[in-house]
Amino acid sequence: MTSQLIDQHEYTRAGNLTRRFTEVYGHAPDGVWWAPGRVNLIGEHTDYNDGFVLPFAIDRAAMVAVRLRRAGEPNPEAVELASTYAPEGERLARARFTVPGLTPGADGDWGAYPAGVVHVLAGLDNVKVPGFELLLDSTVPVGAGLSSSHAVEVATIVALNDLLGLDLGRPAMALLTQQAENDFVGAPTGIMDQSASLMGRAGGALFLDCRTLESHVVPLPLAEHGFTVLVIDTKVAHSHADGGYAARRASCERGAATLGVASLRDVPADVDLAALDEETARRVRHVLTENARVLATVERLRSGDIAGIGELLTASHASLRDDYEVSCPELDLAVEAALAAGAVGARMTGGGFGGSAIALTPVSHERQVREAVLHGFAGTGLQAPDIFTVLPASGAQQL
Ligand code: GAF
Repeated sequence: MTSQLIDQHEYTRAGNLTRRFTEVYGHAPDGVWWAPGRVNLIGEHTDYNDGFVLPFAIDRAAMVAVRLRRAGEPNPEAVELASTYAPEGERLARARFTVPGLTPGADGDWGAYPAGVVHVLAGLDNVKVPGFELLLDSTVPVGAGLSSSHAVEVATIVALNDLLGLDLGRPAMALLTQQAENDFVGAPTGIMDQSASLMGRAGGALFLDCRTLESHVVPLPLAEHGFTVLVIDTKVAHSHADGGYAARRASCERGAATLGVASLRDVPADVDLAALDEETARRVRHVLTENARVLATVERLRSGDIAGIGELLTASHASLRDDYEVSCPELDLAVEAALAAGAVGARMTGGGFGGSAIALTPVSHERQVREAVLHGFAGTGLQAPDIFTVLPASGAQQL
């Protein structure tokens, strides 16, 4: 992972954040850390079933400037947080807590993400987390299904890992941020998003086996093959702390238990699903077929067939819409309009129930696809989506 793969613009942003930190706290930060959001190319709702995923880190990221409190300074255990994710009209959102006695749910709102990370680190043997000051900025849109919250958690953990000299490996940091998200924030999410943010590489997608946490970078030379990935943010907000995500997880666990396996990863592809009720059978079928689609996507990418993955992405969307039932009319419309206008594949990305779709689009058709999607939304009286391109970016690092 080399820092020169980070866009120059991000260094300018880091310089601005350092200056702002100094204005807010009266002294310079110890450093600035950067952690990207992600899109998932394919492999949806497979991570918590020990399955396969293929996300990539994107060129939109959370950034934190952090300074540890020094011995002898007042309030040595106080953590001060400030964020440019401010409610409208306010210059900065602020939050404050002390490290000892930090309990899940105590902070609420955006401050829960850094607080959750502090909570899990402070729970490790031989780790003492001192108080610190943190200023957060992010270009990952909130609620768009692009992993804005995980980016904040990852930026916080890489900063504290470096500043405290913890030497935690990337998979360990992925597990710890997952624990923060599950136990502190209260969202029962899997391991994919943190892994993409921590282990992504510029120009590639991350093939991750969520059982072993082994990963490989699969080249994704979009521009060389005349393609771009468009994100269509439907602006339909979603939350993984809501019931739909947990209900899908519970269905999968029920399915695995009925089939007599520890997780759906262990179900053979030719299994007879007749023992399951109709709904659980569809949920299980999604997971089994999605794992197969991830493997097929990796194979096609390895043979240089970018256009060939399009049909797999579109099949993934159909499965998420019909079998897993986590899409919504806005996501379906985005996918259909993009395909009709020349995208070679399109699908919802992330947990669903809102958020974003991605469209693998020949550069020659980018304008048509954008216009067709906007036209489709306008025609049904829906709020216009945000449409932008993303590039496979580097994983989290100090700038
Ligand atoms: C969300 C979760 F955070 C991930 O762990 C994953 O389960 C995804 O939804 C669905 O694939 O992004």
